Amino acid sequence: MGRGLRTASLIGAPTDVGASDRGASMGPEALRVAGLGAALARHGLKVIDRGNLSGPPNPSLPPVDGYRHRAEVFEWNRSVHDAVYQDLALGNLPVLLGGDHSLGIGSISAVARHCREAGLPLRVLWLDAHADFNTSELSPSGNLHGMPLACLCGFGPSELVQLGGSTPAISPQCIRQVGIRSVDSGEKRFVHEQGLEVFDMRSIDELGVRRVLDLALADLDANTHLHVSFDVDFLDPEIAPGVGTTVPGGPSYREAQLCMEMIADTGRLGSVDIVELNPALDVRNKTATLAVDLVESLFGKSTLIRRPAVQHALLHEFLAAAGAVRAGQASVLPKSQ
Ligand SMILES: [Mn+2]
Repeated sequence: MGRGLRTASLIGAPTDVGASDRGASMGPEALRVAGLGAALARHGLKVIDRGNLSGPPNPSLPPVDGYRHRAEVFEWNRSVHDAVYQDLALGNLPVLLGGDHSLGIGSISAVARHCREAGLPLRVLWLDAHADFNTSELSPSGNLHGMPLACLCGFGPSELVQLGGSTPAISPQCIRQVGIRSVDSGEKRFVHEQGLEVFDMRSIDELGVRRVLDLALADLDANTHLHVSFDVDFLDPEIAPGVGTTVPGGPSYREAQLCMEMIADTGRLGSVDIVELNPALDVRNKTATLAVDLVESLFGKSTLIRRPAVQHALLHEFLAAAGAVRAGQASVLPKSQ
C-alpha cells in the first residue's frame, strides 16, 4: 500500500440463494451500470472487472433441517472464497459484488486465510441493519443470509464453517458491527454471549457517527487488514429502497458519507463486500447509484483536499472566538486565513 497503483478487482456473484426475496442476483450488473468501475478508476485505482462467477440457480425450496439452499449457498461461497483468495494473493483489493450477504462467508473466510498466512491482524467492519448472527436453531426463516457472521465464528453448517481452512475463520473480537437495528430474539442473546462489539442505531443517535467510527476503528495498526462488509440495507430505506429487508431508522446520506470517509482516512482498507442490493425493488437504479457514491468515499473521495493541521487550527480559532462572542468579549467572528 502506498506504493504505486493499487488494483481493485471486481468480483460479481449474481445469486440470491441465501436470501428471502429474489432479486439480489441482479446486484452486480446494477452496480456496474451505476458506474462502479469508472468511479474507482477516478480515485487512482487500477480496476480489473473479473466478470461474474457462476453457480447453481435458486431452487426456491423451503428449509431442510433449519437451512434453506444449504448446498447452493456452499457452492457459491466456495467460488467466492477461491476468487477473493486469488486476488488477495496477487496483492489486489477484492471488491465482491453481491449477491446476498451469505456470500460474506466465502469472502471473509478468504480474507481471514490471507491474513493468517501473511501474519496480518484483521478487522471486520460489518455495516448492516441486521446482526447476521443467526443459527439454524435461532433463525425463524432458515435463510443463510442471516447467518454469515455466526458461520465465520464457527457456528453453522460444517462445510461453510470450514471453508477457509481453519475453524473458526475469525473470532468475534475482530468484528465491529455498525448500524444494527433488527436482531431476532434468540440471536440477541447469542450476540451478547459471544461478546460481539455492536454499535447499534441507538449508539449512533447518542454518540454520533464520528464517535462510533472512532471506536469501531480504534487500535488499527500499520499492518491491519480492514475488511468492510457493506450490506446496502445498512442505509435508511428512504434513501436506499432497493433492498429486500428494509428496516426504518438507518443512517442518513450524510451519516453514511461520514462513515465511509472515516474508513478511507484509516488507509487500511484491504477488501470490500457490497451486498443485498436488489434492483427488482429499486427505483431507477437509485440505490445502486447511491452505493457507488458511498463506495467512492470509501476509496477516498472527499469534498476538499484536507490538511488536518490547518483545518484543526482554523476550527480551534473559530471555536475560541465563538466562545468569546458568547461571553460578550468579542463581537466579530475570526478572520479566516
Ligand atoms: Mn446483512
